Amino acid sequence: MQDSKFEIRNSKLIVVIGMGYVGIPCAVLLADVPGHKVIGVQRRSERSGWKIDVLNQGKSPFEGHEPGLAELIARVVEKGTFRVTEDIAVCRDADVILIDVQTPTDSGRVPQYLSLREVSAGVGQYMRKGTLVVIESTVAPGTTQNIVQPILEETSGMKAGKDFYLGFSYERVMPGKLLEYMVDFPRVVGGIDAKSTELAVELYRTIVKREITATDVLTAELAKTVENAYRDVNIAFANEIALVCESLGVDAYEMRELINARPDRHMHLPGAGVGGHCLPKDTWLLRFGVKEYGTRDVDTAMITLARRINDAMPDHMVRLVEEALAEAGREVKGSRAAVLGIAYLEDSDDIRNTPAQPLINTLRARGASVIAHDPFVWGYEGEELTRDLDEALRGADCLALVTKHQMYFELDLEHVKGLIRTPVIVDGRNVFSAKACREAGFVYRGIGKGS
Ligand code: SAJ
Repeated sequence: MQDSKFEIRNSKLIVVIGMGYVGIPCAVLLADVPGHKVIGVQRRSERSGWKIDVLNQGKSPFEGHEPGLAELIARVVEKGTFRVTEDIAVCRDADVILIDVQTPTDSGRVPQYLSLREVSAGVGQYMRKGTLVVIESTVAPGTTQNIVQPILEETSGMKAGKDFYLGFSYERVMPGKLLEYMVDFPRVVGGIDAKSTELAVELYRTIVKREITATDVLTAELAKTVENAYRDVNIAFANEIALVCESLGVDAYEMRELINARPDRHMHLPGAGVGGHCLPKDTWLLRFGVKEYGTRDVDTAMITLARRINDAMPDHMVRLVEEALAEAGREVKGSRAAVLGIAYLEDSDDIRNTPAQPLINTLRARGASVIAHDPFVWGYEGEELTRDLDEALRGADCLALVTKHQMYFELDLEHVKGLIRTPVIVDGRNVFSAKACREAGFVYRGIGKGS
């Protein structure tokens, strides 16, 4: 379907495939660059198809705070330099194609590349000679050259490096700071050869203000998964130390401040769990890449153990709920829990891999009824979810906080006391003062909050 809206002849056409947390900010930043025309490609899936129309109306599909993004989307749609379609055939006119589709792992920790494979085949079917293709999705190291490149070559009949260019460059997005992190963070760019790398660096130079480091495609892929595995291990360390602090009666957050007073230390924060689209899967992508493409197996014991520690934190929240209810003379069974915060990250609407889910599942399995509250999240299938905090707290036997949305810091304890049936607070993110809660008559437990 030839697009009449863009005069392709005299402008650089960039196609961005996958209108998610990475694809949308990247597409609209590029669309705001003079000389760029950008077409977002999004399949009309159940979960995300609605974004096509929302974006083409110049609106942001994100609920959480995303400074500058809504205005930028409106501006580039108004300018006519950005639009979204479900028709991947627009790749036929593209100078650059960015692939930003989800790369989840399954319950066996194996990457699910169905979308990546389908999109790569679609790109190969339409792309023309001289196109630059960049994978931005996080993949197991070795994927670009061992999975994507063969599909592109087979479906296009062309040769990578000779007829088209291919590279990998990872984003460092953070919900709530999507634009800021994309523009103000350094960028790693890896091509399959010097020309691919050069063209990709030239592209990112138009939107990234910080340094852009050129490397090879495998190093770039590995750097992405290692960067997040590194963060996951640091969080796991903080979580293990939080359990130590609870056992010894020390406040882990106070102790962390003492340690981080050293400028060369950065102890992470313990909490109710590790969610998101990155950390819960990137370690498994790293491990898969080593097993699949490594010359010898490596026992990635530490990063695997870190995943186990972080994934056990929702169970620890259940333990704290049970302890606190017992102190208040109640059991989990037959109690009503108000879970505050469903998004995996504060002041975001992103619920992917949220630690709230295992917490809710276990409480329910133990016979509690659960109502969830989140100021940013709309649909949450299968769960009783409200945006009315009073409704969530009214008649509850326990307030269990999972996500430190800003509004929770402003909660008035007396107001909560007047609504809740049993005055119990379990704090998964050090939002409340243990002292203030106890003085207000609450039973208080918190991750890392030894008393
Ligand atoms: N968390 C902790 N303790 C911490 C930090 C985070 O429990 O000290 C939890 C958060 O509550 C959240 C999860 O871990 O549930 C992930 O938090 P995150 O801050 O890592 O957020 P992500 O996963 O959206 O973003 C990370 C980012 N890594 C950072 O260093 C901030 C981002 O740079 C990456 O680009 C992103 O993964 C990604 O896209 O890979």
